[in-house]
Amino acid sequence: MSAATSTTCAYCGVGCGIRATVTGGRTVRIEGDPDHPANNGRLCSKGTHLGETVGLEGRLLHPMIGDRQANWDKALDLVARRFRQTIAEHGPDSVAFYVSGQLLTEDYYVANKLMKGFIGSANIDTNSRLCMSSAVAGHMRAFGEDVVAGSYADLDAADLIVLVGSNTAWCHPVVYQRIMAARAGRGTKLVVIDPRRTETAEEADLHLPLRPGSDVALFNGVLAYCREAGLAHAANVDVPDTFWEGLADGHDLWSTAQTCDLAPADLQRFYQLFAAHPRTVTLFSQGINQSIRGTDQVNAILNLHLATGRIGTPGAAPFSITGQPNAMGGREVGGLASTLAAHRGFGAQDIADVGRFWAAERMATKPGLKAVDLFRAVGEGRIKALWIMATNPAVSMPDAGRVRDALAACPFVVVSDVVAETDTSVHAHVRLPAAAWGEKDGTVTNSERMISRQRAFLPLPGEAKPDWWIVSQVARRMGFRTAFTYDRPAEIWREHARLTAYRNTGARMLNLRTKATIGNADYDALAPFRWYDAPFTDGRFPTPSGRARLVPVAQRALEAPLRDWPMTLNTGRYRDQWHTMTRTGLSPKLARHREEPLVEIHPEDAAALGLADGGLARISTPQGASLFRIAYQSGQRRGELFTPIHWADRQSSGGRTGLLTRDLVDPHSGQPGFKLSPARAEPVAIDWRGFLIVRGEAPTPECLWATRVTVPGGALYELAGMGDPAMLERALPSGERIEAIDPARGTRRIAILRDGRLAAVLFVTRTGELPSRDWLIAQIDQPAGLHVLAGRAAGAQAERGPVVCACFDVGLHTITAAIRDQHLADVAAIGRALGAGTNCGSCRPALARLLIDVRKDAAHG
Ligand SMILES: Nc1nc2c(c(=O)[nH]1)N[C@H]1C(S)=C(S)[C@@H](COP(=O)(O)OP(=O)(O)OC[C@H]3O[C@@H](n4cnc5c(=O)[nH]c(N)nc54)[C@H](O)[C@@H]3O)O[C@H]1N2
Ligand SMILES: Nc1nc2c(c(=O)[nH]1)N[C@H]1C(S)=C(S)[C@@H](COP(=O)(O)OP(=O)(O)OC[C@H]3O[C@@H](n4cnc5c(=O)[nH]c(N)nc54)[C@H](O)[C@@H]3O)O[C@H]1N2
Ligand code: SF4
Ligand SMILES: [Mo]
Repeated sequence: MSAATSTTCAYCGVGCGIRATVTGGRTVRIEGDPDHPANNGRLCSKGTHLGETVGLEGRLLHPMIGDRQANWDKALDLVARRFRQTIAEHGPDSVAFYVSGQLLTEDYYVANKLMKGFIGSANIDTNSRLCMSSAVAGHMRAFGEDVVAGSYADLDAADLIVLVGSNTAWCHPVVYQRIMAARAGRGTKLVVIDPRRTETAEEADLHLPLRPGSDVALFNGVLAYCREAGLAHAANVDVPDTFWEGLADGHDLWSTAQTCDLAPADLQRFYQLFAAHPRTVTLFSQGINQSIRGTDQVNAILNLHLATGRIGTPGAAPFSITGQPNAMGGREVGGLASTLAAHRGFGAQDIADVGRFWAAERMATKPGLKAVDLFRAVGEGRIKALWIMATNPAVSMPDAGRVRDALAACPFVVVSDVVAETDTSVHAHVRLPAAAWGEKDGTVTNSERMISRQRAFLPLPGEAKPDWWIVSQVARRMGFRTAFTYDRPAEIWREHARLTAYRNTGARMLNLRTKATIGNADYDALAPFRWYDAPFTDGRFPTPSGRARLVPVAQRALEAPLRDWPMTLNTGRYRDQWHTMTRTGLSPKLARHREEPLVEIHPEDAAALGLADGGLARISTPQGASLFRIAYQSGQRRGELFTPIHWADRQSSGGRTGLLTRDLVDPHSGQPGFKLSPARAEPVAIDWRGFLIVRGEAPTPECLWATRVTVPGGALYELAGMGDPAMLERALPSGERIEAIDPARGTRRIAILRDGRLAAVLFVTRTGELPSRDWLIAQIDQPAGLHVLAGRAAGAQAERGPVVCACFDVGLHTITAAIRDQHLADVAAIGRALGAGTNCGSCRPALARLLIDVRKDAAHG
């Protein structure tokens, strides 16, 4: 066993430190790093189970040209030649890169430099456009620079924390635990503003289930109230003449409550809480950013904090929390088409400075195309060569069906990825194998501007190479020989750090001067540090006047429901999955929290539409349609649906949220309004339901509904369909077959044994019950006989139910039974009885909810 390597989590923008100890060829023990200031040793369920994702299953290990394996020289030459030719024939704007907040800063820097300084176009955009760009635009308008104002320590010091459009308990669980600790320690008040009652909202003192898209009205309402109460002094802030006039009318409590569809008493309570607690942190994420009003929504929050002086002092900040592990690093190097590099824009001086610094051959002179426009240009044939790195736009872009058509029509598509086959890479002419987490080396910046090293602890498998190397190689082969001679990430880091300091006499807060000359050994040993410790404490802002700006923002009209699309679709994340599941999908433990893509709907809406809990629904929008499993959810607002973003063609015949969302964007940031698309829901009839569990891999069964999750040693498919289920048997491996049939219920149970061990089971029924999958999953590859057809162990074994605690594999039914039978009173008692919630803690909000539910049931029963 080797010594532990300190690195940073592969997933979210909390940026937790991890200690990874290699325990075998491709096995590793993962622990939270107690010395990393972002998490002090804590990890959530995703970070805890990173070890299950470092295997080589499904990895892209060699460069591929079409379906043929190629050597690096050939693949790189081809990419360089095609880009060069396209530029020569059609100009620099006929090519584009689409990159990702999952690249390291060094990778990002090189890609940005190649496009903006040498190809001469700014057609490089990143998936951060879909994620953070409204926050970036809001920061620029208010502060003059894209600076996140808050730090995690502010959460410890706050008296009131407002979570807006953020399912923190699921998406930033370690930050959420920090908030819970502050609540336990000093009684911090918590308000959650989200149309859905999420697990995050369950813990709050106040949940405001506002009408989607009405956040500007809400925050303007609070500001009008604070102004009235004499709390809006607006120090160090430029206030446009008409600013307060704009807030004079229509921002009284009643009007605001009506616009936001909230109970006036609840709204008033929020106003009073806000007014009473100067130490307020307002933390926001995609419910704010992913809106066609996103930038205004961000500025409504920033206005409130600036006007009431809740910024630049401990425990008071507007805090944009970032999604991806390096969304922030990408912003720092200029990975967005709308910024140049090192927090500079496209002003003449910036272009001249950066051009000189890079010794650029051909500088971009204007912003490039933003993601949605970029793919539109691909579809219209204006972009003829496209290189996609570390992102899966065929799943994650809005109106993804159109993106797929665009990819299919594009003359030359290159995809750099760690996995061999994604919904995007099936369209690639060239696939380049990238180094994955655990193999790559460089830096990332988390939500609080903290830069940490990611370090390799595994060797590069096959012919995989780091992204910075791949881009540099293509650049050299395009003829840019001297500007891309990097041998190691430390060289790129130093150049990037020097650029942030270049001709920076204080105009830009991002200045890495002190880290620009560190040697290779110091870079390797670099301890986590924040590039700016506590912004705005001196009351100065990086604008020409040195003052921040209030930006007049008015609530834009909310659309009335459409006749054919009477509902609205909201989309987001599950606790234990990451984006398009290329990595979390490999973890059996993470798979069991939500096994299928659900459409959550209020029970009364569902009943009116004839949608049965657990049945299938077709969700359609003007963009497309996809099937989902129906889940009744009383925490949904009436008229609204919620679906997850994770499922791709690779895992499922349905659950394709990306096909449904419309591609309308915010006018300032170009960020799509993913959280609101007009939609409708219809029941889908099925004749039978079933499941298939196989050892290893099997072809996906062909039927209406087939969703795959990884289980130990194999895969579980949930199935449903019409007609004769006999064709499902094609998915079964060969071997000794035993079966049981119950014609009355239309039930058929088949087991396949090989060498006496269970290789597969297929259970299908028309009207009967299906057994719990848990016991059968455990039988895979075990010696088996007829008894497996019973679907459970001889002595009746209690069903565990869906997994709540992924660390100790504890199911819903186990927990509710224990609460009831052992009279467990709180989350700690559940932990003592079952272990649940005592490791990573991600399930604690769910445990708290279960305690309430069981008590309620007991009271009613
Ligand atoms: N488990 C998990 N964690 C993740 C990720 C993941 O894939 N899985 N991805 C990471 C990334 S890249 C990101 S960007 C973050 C995202 O983290 P979050 O932003 O917390 O997650 P989402 O589920 O996208 O959306 C947050 C909430 O916005 C609410 N919302 C929708 N419309 C409105 C509205 O009009 N107003 C308000 N106030 N709220 C609204 C939704 O109901 C939803 O609960 O998570 C990061 N962490
Ligand atoms: N409807 C709807 N759509 C959304 C959202 C939403 O809330 N609703 N959220 C949006 C947001 S905020 C985001 S961030 C996006 C995320 O969407 P994507 O970026 O498309 O999602 P991922 O699955 O993380 O894709 C990352 C890809 O990079 C690969 N990869 C991982 N590490 C590396 C590496 O080091 N190098 C290379 N070359 N490849 C690597 C992975 O295998 C994977 O294929 O989705 C957006 N789409
Ligand atoms: S909160 Fe979880 S996913 Fe996010 S960085 Fe920490 S361990 Fe990783
Ligand atoms: Mo994101």
